[in-house]
Amino acid sequence: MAARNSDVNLGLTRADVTPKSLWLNRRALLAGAGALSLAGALPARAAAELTPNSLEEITSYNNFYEFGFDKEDPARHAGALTTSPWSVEIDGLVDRPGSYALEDLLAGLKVEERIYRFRCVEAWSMVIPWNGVPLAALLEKVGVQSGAKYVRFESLARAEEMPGVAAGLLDFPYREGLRLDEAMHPLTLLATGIYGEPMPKQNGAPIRLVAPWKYGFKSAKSLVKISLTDTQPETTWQKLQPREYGFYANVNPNVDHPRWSQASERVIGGGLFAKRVDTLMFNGYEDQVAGLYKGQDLAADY
Ligand SMILES: Nc1nc2c(c(=O)[nH]1)N[C@H]1C(S)=C(S)[C@@H](COP(=O)(O)O)O[C@H]1N2
Ligand SMILES: [Mo]
Repeated sequence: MAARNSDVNLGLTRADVTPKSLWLNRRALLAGAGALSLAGALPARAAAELTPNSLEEITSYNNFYEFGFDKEDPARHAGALTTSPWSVEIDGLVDRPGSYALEDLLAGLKVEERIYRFRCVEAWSMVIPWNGVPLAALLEKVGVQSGAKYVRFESLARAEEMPGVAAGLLDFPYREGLRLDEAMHPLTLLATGIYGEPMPKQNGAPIRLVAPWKYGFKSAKSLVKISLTDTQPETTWQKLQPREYGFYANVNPNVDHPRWSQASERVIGGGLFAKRVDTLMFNGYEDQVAGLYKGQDLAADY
């Protein structure tokens, strides 16, 4: 049996200080939805859990190493980031490559709201109400050529405004990638906002990737370049530690990180109701995305 998750980066959660009477009340409430029976836990969770985290939670507990290692660093330092004007270079196997002003890139594309679960590989999670355009719509707009098999994403690396870049905390620019079918999947979003407001800087302003069935590190922030390639792109985390961070990085409670369990996650926030819950296969999006991986060994292609 897998060891209990070591809760990699934090000690106490707010659940630790929950008065017992409130906790019991909460359990009684959830019991009505079937949460107390093991069999009922997942459906109840799927229905109840998509209550978004508060904007305060979403913008004060971040990973954005360009601004530092600590969860508070992005909120502390990202205010200095210049996000306008902003342009995104589109290159590789596309019909209409070029350096696009963000407004031109998004022109004609419909911004949608998507409330998604978000699961970091460190085993914490939130629910975030994104605004954005399907990546597929953008790729159709620039015209994907027939030889393209992958999409590569590159984040801004501007040392003058990003202390983590200046300090060389990682091998910047931050790079990520998706297989073309993953990139074209309707769940995959280029997010431009949260709660109907422009993307907060600490969350990856002005435009970032969101692939909700994958660990959070796939969702590269503050994108400056999107490339269509015929070979699997090298990604920052895979290059740094290939045993720990694979290219696919699909959320999978059955495949542990070498240093901790992925079977459960710590839900950020919830005030007095903070809790730990079972992690869902593909982060709860199994019905939508499992077909992408038919015939693949998910333990090998982690
Ligand atoms: N450019 C860049 N993108 C990044 C990261 C980063 O350090 N740099 N961190 C990743 C990780 S590990 C996570 S969990 C999410 C966090 O997104 P959030 O802070 O908006 O919740 O961003 C991902 N995208
Ligand atoms: Mo993460």
